[in-house]
Amino acid sequence: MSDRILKQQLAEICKHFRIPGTLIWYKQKKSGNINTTYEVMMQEETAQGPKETGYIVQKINNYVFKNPEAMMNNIDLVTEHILKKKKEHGVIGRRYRLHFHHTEDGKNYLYSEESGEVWRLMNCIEDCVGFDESSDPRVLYMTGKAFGEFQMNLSDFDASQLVETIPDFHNTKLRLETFFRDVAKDEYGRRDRVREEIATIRNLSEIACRLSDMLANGEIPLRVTHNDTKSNNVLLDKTTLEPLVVIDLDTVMPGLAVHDFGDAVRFAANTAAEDEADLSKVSLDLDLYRAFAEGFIGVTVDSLTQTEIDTMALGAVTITIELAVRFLDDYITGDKYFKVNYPGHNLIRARSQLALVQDMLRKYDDMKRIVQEVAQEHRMSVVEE
Ligand code: GN1
Ligand code: MG
Repeated sequence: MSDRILKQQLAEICKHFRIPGTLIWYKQKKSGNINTTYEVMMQEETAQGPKETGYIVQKINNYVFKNPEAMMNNIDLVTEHILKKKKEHGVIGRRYRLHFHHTEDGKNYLYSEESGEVWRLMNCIEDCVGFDESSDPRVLYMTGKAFGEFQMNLSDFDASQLVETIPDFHNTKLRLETFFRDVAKDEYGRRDRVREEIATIRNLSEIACRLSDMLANGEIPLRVTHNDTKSNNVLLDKTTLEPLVVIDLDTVMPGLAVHDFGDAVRFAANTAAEDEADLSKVSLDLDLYRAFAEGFIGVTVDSLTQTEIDTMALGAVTITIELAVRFLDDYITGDKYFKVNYPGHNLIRARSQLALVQDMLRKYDDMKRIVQEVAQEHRMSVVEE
């Protein structure tokens, strides 16, 4: 699509959401493997002169999210609940609030019958920053704190109100079954190129399924969780790094706290990008891991069960294997799910995740010890107060 047509389309969308002014520029955001995100700048004339306001406009991927209406209803309920909680805690102000605008017919999304596209529009948070990567432990600490607070804010949310936007999203056992079925089908003739990776995944299957089994046996509780805890899904204050809002609420569903912990460290405590092709750069940084644990467990410790504390590190291993499986499955089945920037991108991602999990397994005892230490420290600080 040409620049001009896209700009026109975005301006139309803003009009449907009743945003005043004229669209003066837009930029596509690079992060996100599923939806397509733009930042747009609107300008309106006021008595004091021209005023510029930024918004985020997103095209929802409805191949991935089959029921965008239910998803947007989840988001409405969750954002309202969090807003109420924040108010109770005296956290007030536009910068702490994720707000989706409504169309002329009162919906928080726009569906075009003509194109089949689904769009939504939200406010921009001023003076914020979201990190795709960082080697600063403070960033990891604040990110952990944000996701921990997010979980605490939703601890009394009635999960039965939520529709599962992607059923069995973090059912690792089922992900593996699907993967091996797709490998057996080999519809795109790619299996022979990835024999080694398939064998590695087979060897990791036992450990990958442990949490699924524990959940099935009732050994670990279901909570309302975020389920996509990448560091760029937290907006921090540009200067103080204090958490402002958690974004990307598409997969807020009943889930495991240890998955939220694990997915975050998988992404943010990795010394390389998720899709790093040079595997020698991929490793788990234990200092960053500890910093995230300090933030996350510091806030949630009193609500976590001992089993959850004991399986935090397993959560990281599990989610990293799960991501490898999902990326490789998408490669085998023709790259339909994740956006790819070049042929073989999903394979590179899968290899990178497998390298990361090998490093986690080398450091597994340290990962478990760190979590116990942090939990102990925070429990003690509560007792002492
Ligand atoms: C997808 O699009 P993004 O980056 O928010 C995916 C997550 C993966 C992630 C890996 C709905 O999230 O589960 O962990 O890519 N989201 C969905 O980068 O599948
Ligand atoms: Mg996401």
